[in-house]
Amino acid sequence: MMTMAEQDTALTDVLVVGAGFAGLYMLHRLRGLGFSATVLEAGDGVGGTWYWNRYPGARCDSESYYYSYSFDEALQQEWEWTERYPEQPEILRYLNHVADRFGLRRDIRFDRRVTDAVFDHDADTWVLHTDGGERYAARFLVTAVGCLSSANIPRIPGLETFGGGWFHTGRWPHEGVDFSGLRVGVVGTGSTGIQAIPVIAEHAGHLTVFQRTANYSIPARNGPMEPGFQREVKQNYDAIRRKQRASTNGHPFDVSERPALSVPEEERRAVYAAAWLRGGLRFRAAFADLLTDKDANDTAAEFIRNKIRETVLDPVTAERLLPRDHPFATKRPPIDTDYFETYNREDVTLVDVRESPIVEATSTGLRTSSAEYPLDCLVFATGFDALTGPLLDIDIRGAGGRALRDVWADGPRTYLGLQVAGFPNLFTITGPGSPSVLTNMPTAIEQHVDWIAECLNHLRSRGLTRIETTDAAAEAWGAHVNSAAHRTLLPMAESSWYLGANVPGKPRVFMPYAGGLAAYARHCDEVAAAGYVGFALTPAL
Ligand code: N01
Repeated sequence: MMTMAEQDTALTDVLVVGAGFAGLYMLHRLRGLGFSATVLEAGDGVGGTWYWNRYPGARCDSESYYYSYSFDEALQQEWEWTERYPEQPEILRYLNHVADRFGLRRDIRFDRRVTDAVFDHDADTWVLHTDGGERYAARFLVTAVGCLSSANIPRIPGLETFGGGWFHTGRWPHEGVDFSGLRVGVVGTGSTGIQAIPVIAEHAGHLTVFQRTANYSIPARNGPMEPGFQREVKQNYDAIRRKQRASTNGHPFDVSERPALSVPEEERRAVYAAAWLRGGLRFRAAFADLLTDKDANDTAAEFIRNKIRETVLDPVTAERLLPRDHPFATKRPPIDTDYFETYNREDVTLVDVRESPIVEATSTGLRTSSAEYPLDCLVFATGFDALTGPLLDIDIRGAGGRALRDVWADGPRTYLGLQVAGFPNLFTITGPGSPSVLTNMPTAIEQHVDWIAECLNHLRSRGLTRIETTDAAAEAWGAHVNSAAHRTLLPMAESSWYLGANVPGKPRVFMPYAGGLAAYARHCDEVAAAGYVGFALTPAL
């Protein structure tokens, strides 16, 4: 007699969790290969990150023409971006368009938050439950839960007594928040805070920014997408996409080959000045060694600090805004529109909570160790329990009932960021140990999805029903991820979420793979070409 799990397996080959960039493309690829697949999505619409992050000023830090799917030529030809950096509603429209264009919705179950996923060893099947009590089962499980989807909300004593409204930027109300005339507090000055602060300041009666770590930020220089540029992009998409895939970080721009200190100081400053004027993440590409040589990095960092000093009129505020505790770009560098300028407004106050930590929330505001700040509304731009958080929010249990939470108690261990030893038939798109968040995400996602799809096809064509990485492969990959990080300056940012440092109690492990997207993709291809080395493949029982 068939078990329940076996019956369900007959219905679905693959369950995918999440309907953002990753889940949508995974579903499309699986269908193309003739697999049956169902996507379970916690929200009531597609979009993932771009569904949840509706805070004021939410915008992408990669340029629109390449922060998009490359898998379908007609799609990239027909879609018209309106701005250099797309705003959240525009990206959400794009993803809704993709869902409609490829008829994806019929296989997506919305309003289903997956609570647990258990591997049934006898049936080679994953069994999932949702918060509504539904049960789903499939041979393979693919998580497409995003890297930055588990909100990090500071545990501030007394927050429950705060009389005003409070919001986390990653769970923004769909109807928006009216800040008119309100005394608003924003906690956090990462990419999100830096985008939201200037926009909130425009509307609030008074804005108080609670900063723990001063951040570097480069002007975005956003503007409308020029029709001529859009035409040119569309004529050259093949080359642009090739360049993205051949790059370190998924962006289609050239990184200078010159070390920063190989050019005279005046010329170096001119290079930075031009990069500052052009704006955007490309600033990092001004010299070859900004992420590998501290002395080189210091030149960029000091250039940016000087820009902050020039921009911010009050010298005490300017001094507080100067990033000094980490090299430039060792945390994901924000890009902004009028961020530092905002501190010149009479109705904006900067509070340094490293100097005077937040002690408690009261019914009327926030109290730090040195003062009380009356507030009507609090915004937490405090980021995410990155990479591992979205996976550990689900109670995932592999072979022998072992919980992923226990297996990762000292930090994540994966093979290629794609699989965890002891968790057969589970694939993690852009998991810890993959280049993911160090790259332009859609490019990284497409590479992962394509690899997983080909892998599943390989298994099916050979009558194999189980794939599982080995401890040895995960161990070796972990060491490689660690050494790749230490060939860069990235681990020097001690407060970085790349290290898990932003979440109290989280193990400090450098999570993303810093060896570059192209090298990573080559490695994944070699693994597949060699018959999936590092994985044990098993035929049907
Ligand atoms: O989160 P963050 P984010 N008390 O973790 C502070 C992507 N993204 O949402 O640095 C006081 O970077 C924290 O301080 P510290 C992008 O990859 C992309 O801004 O930990 N402060 C920090 O200042 C980005 O990197 C886009 O000391 C507290 C801030 O909150 C990633 O998302 C836009 C605190 C959190 O910064 C995350 O960015 C937005 C506490 N208890 C985001 N806890 C684009 O595409 C945390 N902080 C443009």
